[in-house]
Amino acid sequence: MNRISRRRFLVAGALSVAAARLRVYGQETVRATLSIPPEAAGPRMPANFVGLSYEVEQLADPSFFSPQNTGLIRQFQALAPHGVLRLGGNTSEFATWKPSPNAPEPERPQIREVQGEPRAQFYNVTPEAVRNLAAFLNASGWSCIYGIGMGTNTPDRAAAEAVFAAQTLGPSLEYFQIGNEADLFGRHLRDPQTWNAQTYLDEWLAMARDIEARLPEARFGLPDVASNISWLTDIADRWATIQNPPRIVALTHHYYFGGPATNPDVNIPNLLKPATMQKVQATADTANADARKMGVRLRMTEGNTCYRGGKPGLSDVFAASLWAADYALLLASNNYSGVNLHGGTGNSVANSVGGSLPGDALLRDQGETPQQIASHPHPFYTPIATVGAEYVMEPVAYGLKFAGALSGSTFVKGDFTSKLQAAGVDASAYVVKLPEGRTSVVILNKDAAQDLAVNLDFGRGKSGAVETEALHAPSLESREAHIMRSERARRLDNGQCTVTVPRATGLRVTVV
Ligand code: BDP
Repeated sequence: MNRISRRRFLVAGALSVAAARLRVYGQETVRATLSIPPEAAGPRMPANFVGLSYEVEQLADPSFFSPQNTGLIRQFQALAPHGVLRLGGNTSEFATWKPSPNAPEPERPQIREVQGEPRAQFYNVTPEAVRNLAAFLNASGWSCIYGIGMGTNTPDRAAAEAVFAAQTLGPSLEYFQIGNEADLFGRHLRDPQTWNAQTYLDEWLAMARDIEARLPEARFGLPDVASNISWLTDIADRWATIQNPPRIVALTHHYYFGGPATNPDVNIPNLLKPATMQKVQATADTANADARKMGVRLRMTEGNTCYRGGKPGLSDVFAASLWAADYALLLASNNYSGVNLHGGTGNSVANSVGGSLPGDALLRDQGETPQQIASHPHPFYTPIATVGAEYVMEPVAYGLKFAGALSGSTFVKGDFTSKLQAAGVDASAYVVKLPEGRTSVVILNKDAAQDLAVNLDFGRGKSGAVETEALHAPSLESREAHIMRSERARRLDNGQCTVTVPRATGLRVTVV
């Protein structure tokens, strides 16, 4: 028994759980049984659940989101046939809508320069960029959450941009977002003494009203907070007192597991341990209560493994795949309408965090050569990396794709994850009914040391062929990920089958 599995053994022992253990080829296998109820009584995962988040600054180059950028379109489609592109990020606060080339440059407010916060680098968003975006979305089959700046914007400019975006994007526009992570505006964009959820909402309402006055059908998501979930509660509590409130589709928030790259606690064991998802669950519980009060859904509009551009060796490796799959399915099973993982080009994200990525400094300190550093995706967490003129799906995107394959299904309720964890293994499980009525079970074995043998019991009456698909890589630290369907045809035996989910592997079992 190696060190890690001995520690796991002690943890399991402390839980005094009678889990039958086998030693196979010198490694441990934990055994567990999951009974799968026939009814799907949980939330439905929308067909366009999968999402990506990009900086608005990407629009400064109108050829990026354009129909000519076929390599990027191919990667969007490879990730999900239908998804939601969210445009926002810190750079959205420095965008200026420029309706025509001779439109006068607006006056720009003075911004405090704060280390690690974006510098006030203003740029224009033009009709050409929005037209190209519309064509990009049409070509990829994706829609968009369009971010309009709040930090340095005016209600009038916001309304003019919204009208043009709505007319140009048509049905590809899901809704607008005004402002990015306003809960952090006290750092550089507003007076920290007076800035809070209420002053934010006053300002937000003024902008939304101006937009509505010119675009009565406008729909919005808010508040897109970085992490202060209590803002959702403050907004939900005040909402009923607002006369003729603007039309809200979703309460939105962001999530980064941790950061920045130099933080030693941002490591693979912490990313994958059960407590990480337990915290996500606690946030989802609060957010759900708030969303119910307002009669809207939830969306995690921007997030990833590690803020300020990600951490090499964590954000760009297979551990991030398992994290992404688990995170996306946990939120989907908690009635979120989608998850947008943040990324894009190295420059846009570096600008969003003050000009450089802490992950680069970390690699230099670790003695990596410029060539080695350049071989990492930039930013380190990006789901789709830019490599020269090409685009590449990174491990974190494979996890999202693996989870996203369940889009359109309905969750079967059950304590599947706690059953596996009580058996002493760091694993999660989700069960859904697919749109055509088949049942899929996803088991994510995040454990670095233990394999898992799960007996799936669908009930005696159930028969059918069993198909499996694995999310795997040589190890948690590998800079690669694969999704592979198994060739081996098997059938349920007396309504049951036993599947092995090796350490650091995801498995999807579908009964056909
Ligand atoms: C969020 C910002 C985004 C950044 C990201 C990061 O909205 O613009 O790129 O964090 O820190 O706070 O990586």
